[in-house]
Amino acid sequence: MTDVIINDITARTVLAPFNIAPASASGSLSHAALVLIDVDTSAGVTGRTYIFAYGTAMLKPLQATVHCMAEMVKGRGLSPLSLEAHLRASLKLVDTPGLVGLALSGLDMAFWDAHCKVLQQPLARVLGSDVQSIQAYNSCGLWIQDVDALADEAEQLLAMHDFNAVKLRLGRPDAGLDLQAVEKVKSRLGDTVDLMVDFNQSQSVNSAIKRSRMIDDAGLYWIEEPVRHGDYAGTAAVRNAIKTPVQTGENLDSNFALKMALDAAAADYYMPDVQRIGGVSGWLRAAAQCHAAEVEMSSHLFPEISAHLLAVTPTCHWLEYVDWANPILQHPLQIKNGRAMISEQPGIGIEWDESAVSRYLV
Ligand code: SMN
Ligand code: MG
Repeated sequence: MTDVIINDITARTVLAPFNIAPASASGSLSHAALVLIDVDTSAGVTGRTYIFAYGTAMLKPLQATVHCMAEMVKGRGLSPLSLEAHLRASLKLVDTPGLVGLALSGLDMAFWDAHCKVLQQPLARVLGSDVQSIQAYNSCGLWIQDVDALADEAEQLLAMHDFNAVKLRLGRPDAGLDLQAVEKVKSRLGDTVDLMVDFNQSQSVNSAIKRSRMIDDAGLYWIEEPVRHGDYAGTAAVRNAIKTPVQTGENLDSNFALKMALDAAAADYYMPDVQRIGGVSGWLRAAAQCHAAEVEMSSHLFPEISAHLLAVTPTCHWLEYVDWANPILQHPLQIKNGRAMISEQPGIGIEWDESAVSRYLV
């Protein structure tokens, strides 16, 4: 095979509608603010992925960051690990957290997608796995809202694709309302459904310990991001003060950050986010780190690509399911009996629904 060359890279921005708009203790979102990346190659295949700007304010700067970085790789060969090494070396002085890291991870994902499309195989198979299904929880709802509406919504979320696990957001100013939220959802769902909760970094260490103890006997599956994400000692202090397992990781922005969290024994479980941890390349290293540390590893958002990646994660735990990109995808991720079904499409399986994209383009 002759070397495949990167011809061009485009990044478009969309504001897609949410089914249920996220409202966490650390902020609310009105639209899914996505940057759609297309990597055109000399082999005639196009590598695709989306990245997520969280709020709308950083959508355009993220697009611009992708475009600037694209200039650094145009004309180069399509070898994802070599491209990643080149970008990291070139960006060493400016450093790679924040938007730079999101853009770099997005390009990495799109390079891997193109690489798999050249090989005409799904990403999971290229990485050496069977094309299989991954256990998933529904994370599309149960935001900070009226506690009386939660139990009905939880039932609807479970019924959506026969899920058997859901995540509930906590961190209301009134701890008593959080307690009611847990009690109302837990009593409606019973003990056969797994219930995760997420404080979204909203608590001080002291308050996280106090509030986690209030819900420590509720049979929760995990308590997520109780305190500021980079406070590994603080997260460990919460972990050591309670019985419920502590989950963290969506804000880890490098394999070195994950190493620090693991060294601090910050949490029981880790859930890196593919667009923060360094794309496919960073994820594979994170999976090796969690394997060596013997801790369970789940995903954060990006369910389409995360399903492939969890299939090659030795301590694979849970896929976080959100439907946020569905409005612009030709083939949304299929969930059956609460499990994410990896598709046989080459690459990640992401193709744009162009008429929807043109509707939501900004
Ligand atoms: C979350 C993710 C994205 C936006 C708001 C909240 C949350 C999660 O932390 O884990 O899904
Ligand atoms: Mg979270």
